[in-house]
Amino acid sequence: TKIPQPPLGDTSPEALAAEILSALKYRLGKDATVATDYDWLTASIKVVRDRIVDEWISSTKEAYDQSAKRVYYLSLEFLIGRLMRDAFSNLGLMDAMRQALASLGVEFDVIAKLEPDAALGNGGLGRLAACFMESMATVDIPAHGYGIRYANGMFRQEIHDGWQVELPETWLEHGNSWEFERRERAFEVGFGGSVEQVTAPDGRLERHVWKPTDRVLAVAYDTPVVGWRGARVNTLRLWSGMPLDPILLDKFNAGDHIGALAESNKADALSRVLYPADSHKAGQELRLRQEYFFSTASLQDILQRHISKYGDLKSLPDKAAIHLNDTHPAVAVPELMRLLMDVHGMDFDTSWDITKRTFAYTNHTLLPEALESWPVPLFERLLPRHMQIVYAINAEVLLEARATGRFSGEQISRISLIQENGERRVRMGNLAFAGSHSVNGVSALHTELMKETVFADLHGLYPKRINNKTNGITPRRWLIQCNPGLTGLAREAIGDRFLDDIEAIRELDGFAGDAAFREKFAHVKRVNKERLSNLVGERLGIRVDPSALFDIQIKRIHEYKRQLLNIIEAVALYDQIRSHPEREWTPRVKFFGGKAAPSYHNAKLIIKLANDVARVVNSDPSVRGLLKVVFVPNYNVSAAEILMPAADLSEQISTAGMEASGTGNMKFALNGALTIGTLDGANVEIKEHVGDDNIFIFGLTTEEVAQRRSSGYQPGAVIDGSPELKQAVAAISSGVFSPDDPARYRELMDGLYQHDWFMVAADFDSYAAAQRQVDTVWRDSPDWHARAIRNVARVGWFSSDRTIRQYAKEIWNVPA
Ligand code: DL6
Repeated sequence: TKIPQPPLGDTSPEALAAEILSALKYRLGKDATVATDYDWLTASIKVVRDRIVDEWISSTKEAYDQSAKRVYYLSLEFLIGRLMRDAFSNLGLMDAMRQALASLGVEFDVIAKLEPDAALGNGGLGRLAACFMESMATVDIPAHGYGIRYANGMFRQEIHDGWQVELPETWLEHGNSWEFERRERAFEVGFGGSVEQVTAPDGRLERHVWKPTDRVLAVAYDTPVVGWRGARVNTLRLWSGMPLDPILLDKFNAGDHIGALAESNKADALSRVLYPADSHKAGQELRLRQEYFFSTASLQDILQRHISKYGDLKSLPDKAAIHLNDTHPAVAVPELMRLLMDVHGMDFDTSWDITKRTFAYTNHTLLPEALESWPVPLFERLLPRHMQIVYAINAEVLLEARATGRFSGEQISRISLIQENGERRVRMGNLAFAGSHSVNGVSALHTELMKETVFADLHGLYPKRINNKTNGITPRRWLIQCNPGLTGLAREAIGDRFLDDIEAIRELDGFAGDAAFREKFAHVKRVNKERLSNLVGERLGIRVDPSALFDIQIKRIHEYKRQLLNIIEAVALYDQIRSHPEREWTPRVKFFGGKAAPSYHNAKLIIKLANDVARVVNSDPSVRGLLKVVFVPNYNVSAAEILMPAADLSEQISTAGMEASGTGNMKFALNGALTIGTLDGANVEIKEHVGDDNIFIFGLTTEEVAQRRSSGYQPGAVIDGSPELKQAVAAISSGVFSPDDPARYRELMDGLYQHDWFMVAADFDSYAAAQRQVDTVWRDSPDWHARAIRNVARVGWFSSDRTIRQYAKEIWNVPA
């Protein structure tokens, strides 16, 4: 592993303190006596950013001078969270900055909390993109992330009377000290209009010209992304919509003051909000506009950079790897074709060859409702030229399929980029697949399922295209920064090698049998749990005992993730504790956190149920504090940084076959939590790494789920056959937890009886039994901690550095 040097310059606390004061004065126009905490935050960021800029410029220049191949990561989401700790710690400036601020009478932790959490993503997919950006800088790959600079990112969740309420997130309220606005880096983006054919004098078709009716500008905002030890600094370029004319003066002068701003409003809308949907339908026109907006701006930028260096576009695939993070940027496929053919005058075959060699695509979900497709009339109205190109690509692909003689009519219709049955729609997954040389899944199981299900026929046609790249997480944020206690303990025990190569944390394995080390490990966990307990006490007024088992499920709320299974088990446990006070119960706190898509009725109801159950259980004296339920509002990256290190038990309990990978499962394990989970997504590989004794696996496998469904699953009979489940479901259904509205959960519970698509009933007994096994192991504290230490030691492989190196070698063909 290359171990780069920290940036040059005077990094003594004294020098940094002087720089902070100077930034305060000359950048913010303030002196220390009147500076607010925000001013100190801004000044501190500027001081560190200046040092980053030096490295940034030299990284960019080096890539240019060496004609290095670049990676372009197109993602509609980057869930970056706060950047300050990341940057300070990656540059090795954390301690010096703390001391510098302290010498000025400012507490680092106080100002750090003021930094807004950049929530430009929904969940796993967006957070993965953020981890990848940091890892690409760390493993020294010249890379650019491209996305949208949403003025309002993911909504802020408040819980009012147990219900989720969505409020706009205003992360740019105080400006953004990290970014650079690049007004000069702006590209025109068109929508609508018509396509004209230009013919040569001999009547031959020369080219197509798209004449859009709506036109806006995409303006670049750049954020530097620093790798570990300042290895290199890459760019996250986010586009913001701007009107071509800020105000239509003729309309204004004619008294139409609203019409005069119409263009401005349309442009603004493109980068105003992130669609708050995760694996849930979000099919509005504005979404397609956003997808095209950032795809074309990014491509125009990439092509301009390429041409200015290499003169023409023939070498594009050798010098640029463009990655499609899910299908959201899939419209980039016909857009690159359009730019190559209509703007740069290439023929279809050459353009298609370049396109396929340049793009690669990652699939992140198999859920049918999350697979993007757009109605043909909408696509054609917004992007008429692209529609023609999609048809041309489709003809190419279908002819190829037919020529093999291996596919039936039904298979050919599934390979088609256009869905023909019912409403005609453009299938974005098929488009991304056809236009890429590599299509990857995000865990071994998910990749196999891709081959067997959604992409079975395309896989038959292009059998070498699908490959697996199991997800990973950056150990900088998800261990070194969020868990300094555990990091310090590991350094003491095994030295510093794991800081640069996280897989070296494996050496901790030998310490699982060391009683003194286990005690220190338990102490670190205890301190992390106390921090969480204090927070929950202060913010929610709920007292939790840090010596109880902290059982945590934090992720988007979705029926397939089965928070409902966890809540029903909590109700069953509540019942058991009251019915059998004589038994030895393990004190447990069940934490929940996550946002529901605003239009997802059942998910919102599940949040309300968690809160209703919490209210009843937490105030029932007969429980004697043995069970507490806490719903943590507004779960986001910053909250995760507190929750992950405090967990004893990580809930990864999705219906098998439905969670593509999961990355929370990796973060928890690296922070010493044991997983209770199904054989789904990356849980399967986590089990292989940590060993069967250090994980609690339960429930149906993917094959068993499919088999139960196809053989006429009768959830009612299952519920009736499980006394604990039956009682819990009956209690919820009859209003025990909702006396103000006894029928509130009837439909939700009836759904379990009638269809139970997510197999909550089928897995309940096995889940409850696994939980009781958890209780037993927990009571043997040395054994529990030994298992927790083995988890930390054995999950170094789930680092996004490893994942990115695999992408670099096997997909992008760049050195890393
Ligand atoms: O690959 C990142 C992440 C996976 O870990 C999760 O399992 C998966 O649910 C998530 N997928 C999405 C789907 N959104 N869309 N489309 O966020 O990706």
